[in-house]
Amino acid sequence: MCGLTHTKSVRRRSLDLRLDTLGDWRRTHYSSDLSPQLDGKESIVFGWIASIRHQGNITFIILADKDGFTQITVKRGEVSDELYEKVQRLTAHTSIGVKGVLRAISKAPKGVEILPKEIKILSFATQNPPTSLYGRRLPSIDKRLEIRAVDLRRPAAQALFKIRQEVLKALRAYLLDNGYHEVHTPKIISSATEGGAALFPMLYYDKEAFLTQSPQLYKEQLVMAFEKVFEIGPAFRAEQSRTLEHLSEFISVDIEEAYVDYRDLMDRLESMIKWVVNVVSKKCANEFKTIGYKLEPLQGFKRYTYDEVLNILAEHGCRLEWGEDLGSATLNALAKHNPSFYFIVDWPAQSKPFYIAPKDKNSKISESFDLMYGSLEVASGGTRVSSRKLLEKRLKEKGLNPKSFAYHLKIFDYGMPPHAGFGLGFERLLMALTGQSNIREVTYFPRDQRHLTP
Ligand code: AMO
Repeated sequence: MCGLTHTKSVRRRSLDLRLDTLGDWRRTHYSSDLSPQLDGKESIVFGWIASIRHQGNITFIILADKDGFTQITVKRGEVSDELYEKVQRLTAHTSIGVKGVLRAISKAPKGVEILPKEIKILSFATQNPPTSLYGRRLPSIDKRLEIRAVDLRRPAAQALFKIRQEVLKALRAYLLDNGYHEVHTPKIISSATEGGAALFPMLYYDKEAFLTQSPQLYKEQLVMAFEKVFEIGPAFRAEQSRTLEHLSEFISVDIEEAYVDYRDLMDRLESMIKWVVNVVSKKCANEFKTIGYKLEPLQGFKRYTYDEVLNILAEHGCRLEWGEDLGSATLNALAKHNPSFYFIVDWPAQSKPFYIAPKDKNSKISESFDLMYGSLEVASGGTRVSSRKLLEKRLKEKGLNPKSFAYHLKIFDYGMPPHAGFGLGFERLLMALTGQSNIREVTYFPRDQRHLTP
């Protein structure tokens, strides 16, 4: 049946259907609470219809809730004629409540089905989504984003976002357990930290302001009082390039710590990711099965200096001038050399932001690192400049006006300790851990040049 005809007939069916209200019905079980041991118990469940199948005088409804699926079995003759009629008009995605009796049955999900006594139709789905819940061939991400909230009902999407939630929980738990203090810094700022080109300007009362590109300067300031801080929050970049790895708004996992340098922070980042992989691969075994991806335990992360990378690239036939950034062709060559996690360390100072410390006073090399996963940059960080004089010099070298950073520079006069930190792109980490090649797949409502809605 073509989509349009289907939608028309569904509309017709819905016209004379009276919607019920929630009233005093309250859920007794989620699908995850059900088991054959509950045989004979009364139950009220809610959810949306994942599928409905009519077989002779029996209708099977698979009801989805946040945790999984429940089978509702409606037999003509065992339910009232009125209820049987009502069920015949139900459509996929319709939201219902079911009151009935649980019956153990080995073939149903969780080994139990519900024999309904009453069904409430709470919201009738008049539209047939272009995405099949179980289909292998998916419409393009752009098409699916048009009704993202519905697209997220697909079991594979549910699994991906359950993994997202568990990765987030594991990151936070790891950092709290290791003595980091969670902070929140302003998202409306007065001056750029990560290069002027990628800023979103906005009007802040009568002044020009910007959406923050990263919590960089604030997290540095906060180590004065808290020593070890982290923040998990949004960062905004007016990215000019449309790629599979860039969003205009992403979640950044930021860490900053006093009395350490970039080597300690690389150890920290490596240990954090290994711990997260360990936790999540156990907790989300079913979800990884659903998305068809195997998360392998990680080996030690190799550390290549920028100079070593140039040599590796030369072996692969890519010649770069010292100081040049690594473009996508060179990153693809690197991914062939190492498809897993590895660090690139000791970048040319000229390619890193003003707050990254040079290796020594006049060095062209900086104490910096990028964490890569194949060709994907997952995190970057380094030892920070902790002297006000040097920071002013670095600002000028980068063509920035120290006056715009006066609020930041003055803090350095009060004994700023040596410190280091990193920022990790949360969605990029998820891409690496779930084998997704498009960052939009692991983002609820992606923002990019073409998507300001939904
Ligand atoms: P950087 O600009 O390298 O460093 O950003 C840190 C990490 O954030 C992720 N990322 C992005 N993810 C999705 N879409 C984007 N447009 C995007 N831009 C960046 C990447 C990247 O490695 N303040 C420093 C970090 C630090 O030194 O602490 C910073 O922001 O995974």
